[in-house]
Amino acid sequence: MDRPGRVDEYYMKMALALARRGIGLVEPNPAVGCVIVKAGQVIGRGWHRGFGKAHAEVEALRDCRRQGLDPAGATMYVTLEPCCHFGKTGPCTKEIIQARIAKVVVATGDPSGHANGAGLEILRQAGIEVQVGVCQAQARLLNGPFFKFVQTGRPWVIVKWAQSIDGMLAIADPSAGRYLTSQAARNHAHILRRRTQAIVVGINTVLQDDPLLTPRPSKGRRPIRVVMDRGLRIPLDARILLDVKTFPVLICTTRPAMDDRQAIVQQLQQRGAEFLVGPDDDRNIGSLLDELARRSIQQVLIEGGARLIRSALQAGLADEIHLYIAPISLGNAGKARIEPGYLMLRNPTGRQVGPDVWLSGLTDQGYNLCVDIPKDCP
Ligand code: AOF
Ligand code: ZN
Repeated sequence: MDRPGRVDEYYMKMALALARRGIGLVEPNPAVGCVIVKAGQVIGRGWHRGFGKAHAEVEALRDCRRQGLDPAGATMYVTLEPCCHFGKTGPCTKEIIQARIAKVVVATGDPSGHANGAGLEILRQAGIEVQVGVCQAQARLLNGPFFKFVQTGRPWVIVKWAQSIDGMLAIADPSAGRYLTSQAARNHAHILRRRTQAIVVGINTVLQDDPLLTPRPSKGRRPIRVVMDRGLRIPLDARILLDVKTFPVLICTTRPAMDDRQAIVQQLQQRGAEFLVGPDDDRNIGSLLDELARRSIQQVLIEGGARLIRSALQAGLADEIHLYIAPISLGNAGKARIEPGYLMLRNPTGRQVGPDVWLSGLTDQGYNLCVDIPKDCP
């Protein structure tokens, strides 16, 4: 803690750790954290706790006051440019100015139309010292989906699978059990489902596993469930069709299948399922992503099976990868080998979950979107 830059990084890392607590609760908002420091003491901490809830800066100012401490003259560390608009909450810039904060250190700007430097400018105009760029790459890596969607209008694509040591997605004999990984690993994967606004599977996964594809517990999240079903083979008693009012269902199919199976289409529509008609080849994921972008969906989770995952990877659509590895090699007892081709995870993290290993990271594409930072930043 000798250089001033080191001190700034120290507090910004604290703010980033607070921001991380919002992952799975705030999307499609960014996860944001804030620390207020006065005379070398942390006097307030805050983070954005949920979509529609108070912003990190407001939480941190409240935290100061709860303790009877005055934030006037303090330095605020915040992981994203403070907002200056009226959204679901009021502008943070107004609260910061009113609290007479002396300096605001920001990790990264907010490229949204309603911000994009305007929040920083308002603070400067009010005589507050503003510094931008401390831990910028970390801050952008934390909210890759937010930055991608704001900057490109395209959803962030997460691909998740569970495999054996030898890369098999399933056990060949269904009577030997449906799952490769433990209940603990499967529970862990629900964090991902809560983060995303759309969960996508291929029809074979519906036919073989009959998944619900809901986040459990859902904590108020209601992702749309998407089935890639070019031949319209989805059975009317599939569990995915049970709770369509709460968790919508979109079936991606083709014109010939719609024409051939009109009675089924009608019954599915009566249940509340929606249809998207697209090309009858692997380009259908591309047209699905176009549709999801139109619906302002920021994060998409592709969950299986092997064929859909392979084509998403081969088409270069994935930004983020999560894989769960069960401690077993299946050999002839396995099926559906994943074969991801060349793939190096950037910014990887992993740990043991129950008996399984969880490994996650970004593809080159996802990583580059995040760390594309101007040269003069730390
Ligand atoms: C901040 N601090 O903690 C967050 C910010 O609808 P609202 O009012 O919640 O505003 C959401 C927008 O505000 C979001 O799109 C992003 O631009 C910014 N998020 N800003 O100053 C925060 N979460
Ligand atoms: Zn705000």
